[in-house]
Amino acid sequence: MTQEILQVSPLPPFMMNALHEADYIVHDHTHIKDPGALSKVTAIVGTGAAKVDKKLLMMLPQVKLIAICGVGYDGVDVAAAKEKGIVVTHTPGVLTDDVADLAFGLLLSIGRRIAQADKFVRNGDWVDDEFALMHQVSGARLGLVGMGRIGRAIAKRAAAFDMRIAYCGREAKADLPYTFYEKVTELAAQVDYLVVAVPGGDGTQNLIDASVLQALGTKGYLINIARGSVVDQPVLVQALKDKTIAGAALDVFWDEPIIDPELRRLPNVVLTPHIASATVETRQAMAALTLGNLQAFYAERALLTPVPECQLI
Ligand code: 8YV
Repeated sequence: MTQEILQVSPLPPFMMNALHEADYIVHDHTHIKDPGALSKVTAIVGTGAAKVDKKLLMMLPQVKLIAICGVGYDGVDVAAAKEKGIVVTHTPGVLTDDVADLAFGLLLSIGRRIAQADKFVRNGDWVDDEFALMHQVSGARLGLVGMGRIGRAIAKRAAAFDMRIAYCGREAKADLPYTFYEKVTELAAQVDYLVVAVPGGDGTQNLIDASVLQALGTKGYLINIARGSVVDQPVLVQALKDKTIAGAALDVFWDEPIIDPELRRLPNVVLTPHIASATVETRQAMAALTLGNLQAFYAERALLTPVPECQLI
């Protein structure tokens, strides 16, 4: 039987092709208003940026699966979905290395001032000026906020740079040799680079607040590859303007892709457009895993990667 699915965010062309080749009828939620058509939809597909709230779910009586093409699913009201017997899947694992690579690239970029140095050369400033000295990254102190799959992959890269690694999270991990702190402020006070690698959502909203930035101090850098919501962005912008922290490298933002003009004007930041998983290889692997979840669902097989909250359903 041909299955009808609702697409709730833009998907890459190779994923759209794969969905069509697998014979799904794909409705775009920006076009679909017809309650008759909505009543035939049995699954929702979207990226990590997708918003799937209770109101939308109420309009889709037959939906039994939300397949997110992304590891983060903070835009999905999982509690409302579970209440309606809907299962949520995501794409953990396949993007871990890419996200860790970008985190480390951002760390090097802000620490060794690569983006600023590039501008310095392009502007012709090198002709009559010297680029200011910076501080070593090798051997510096790294603090990871979150030690899940992505945190571990970042730590592995940092270890190869002889960085001294510490972290905080829900609990200390017995298999890791790194220093554990219970409080983010305690961790921030001990490190040169603070990297945010926790899931978004209500539990981590504004976790990086004024007290954390104050603890990080004038020599500390913040790197965020998680979700914009984890950092109190106006407070961060003020800290960067006042130079109460040394700088920030950010791949995620409040209200992205609209970026606060003040942030865009600051010299002590590196900004990238939410590209941590954006390689051909990884996006194809994410699309394949999402499709695998859809196919498993319709074939009534075990789902490949349900989100933790749905693993007991
Ligand atoms: C993209 C992400 O936003 O996986 C996530 O949580 O943030 C990213 O990989 C997106 O989901 C790509 O489809």
